[in-house]
Amino acid sequence: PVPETRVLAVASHVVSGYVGNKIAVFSMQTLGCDVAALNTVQFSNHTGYGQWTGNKVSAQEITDLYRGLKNSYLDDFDMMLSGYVPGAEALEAVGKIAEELKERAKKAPGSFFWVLDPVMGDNGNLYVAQDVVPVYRNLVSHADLILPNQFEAELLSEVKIEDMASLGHAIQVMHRRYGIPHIVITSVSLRHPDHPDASLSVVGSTMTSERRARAFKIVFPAIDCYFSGTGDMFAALTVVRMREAVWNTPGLATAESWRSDDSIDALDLPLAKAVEKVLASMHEVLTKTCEAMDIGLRRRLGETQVNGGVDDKKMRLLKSKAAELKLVRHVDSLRSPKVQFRAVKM
Ligand code: PLP
Ligand code: PXL
Repeated sequence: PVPETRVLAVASHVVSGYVGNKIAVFSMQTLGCDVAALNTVQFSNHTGYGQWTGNKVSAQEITDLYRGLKNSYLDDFDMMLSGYVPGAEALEAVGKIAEELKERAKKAPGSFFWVLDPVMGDNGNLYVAQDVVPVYRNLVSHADLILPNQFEAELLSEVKIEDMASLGHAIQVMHRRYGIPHIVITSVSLRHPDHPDASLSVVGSTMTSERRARAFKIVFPAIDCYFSGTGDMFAALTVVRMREAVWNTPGLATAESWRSDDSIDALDLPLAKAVEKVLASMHEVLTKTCEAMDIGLRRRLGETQVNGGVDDKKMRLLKSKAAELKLVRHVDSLRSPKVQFRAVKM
């Protein structure tokens, strides 16, 4: 089990549904972490519905909340997870919190670990303001682990990712440029001779002391359903599994002490062990969500037929609701997934 872990989770809050901190808090608590949630927005529902109400939290409010924690000696975090932060100023405020926690941890190397999900966009679309991108470029060098998707990895590395070779190059560039110790590129969809068509891969790397990449890849079957919040779930589970993996590796008591252990093979990295576990949980929850989706949607459509049918807009809203991750009914999959995935060499 995970050792005592106190996590600061900075991401969005939705009143209904599962994205951002609604996923992160539940997942990390289920796995035994003490989680403090600092919400960057409070929306009625996620933006995939096409309509929502609520507000973004300002940079000043974020700073104030953290000051409140400090004043009450509640800032003793072992880890921090940061996700969706919609504006550059708010992101800078989040960065200051992380830098302060890192700075204090310098007295005890490895005592604080920042997992940064550089949420900027997907599939070529930016869904944060343009001026958020340079802020992330500045922050990445302070993080311990980043979780960009393929598009975000391109933005950070400025390398166009077209095949496994350019992907490897992008990873190497990020280790070199930012000194970022751990990288996981989530959901890589590249054609490759030994990948079946309907598969995705996750590629991870922990750098050596000379900032050389040590990359592994985990291929998993794509599930033919639309989801939201998968990135957030991946990030939250990675926080816990990374803590666990580091703790369970003999001789590696802290996150920092082993990262320069150049003798560790890519496939034996704590990061590889962590991601294998994360993907197992993801696969089970997504499979179960996809199975329940049609049933949920049909039931709602049945009800609405009685009340006068559905137009396109209502259909989109009903589909979005049916696609919410079925997290709380599947805690067994979070805690002890049965399926297994294995990392292979890149
Ligand atoms: N779509 C929108 C509109 C978002 O705000 C976010 C933010 O978290 C995402 C998708 C998901 O990002 P990812 O899953 O790549 O972390
Ligand atoms: O990562 C998913 C997510 C997080 N936060 C908010 C969102 C979404 C996806 O749509 O709208 C506010």
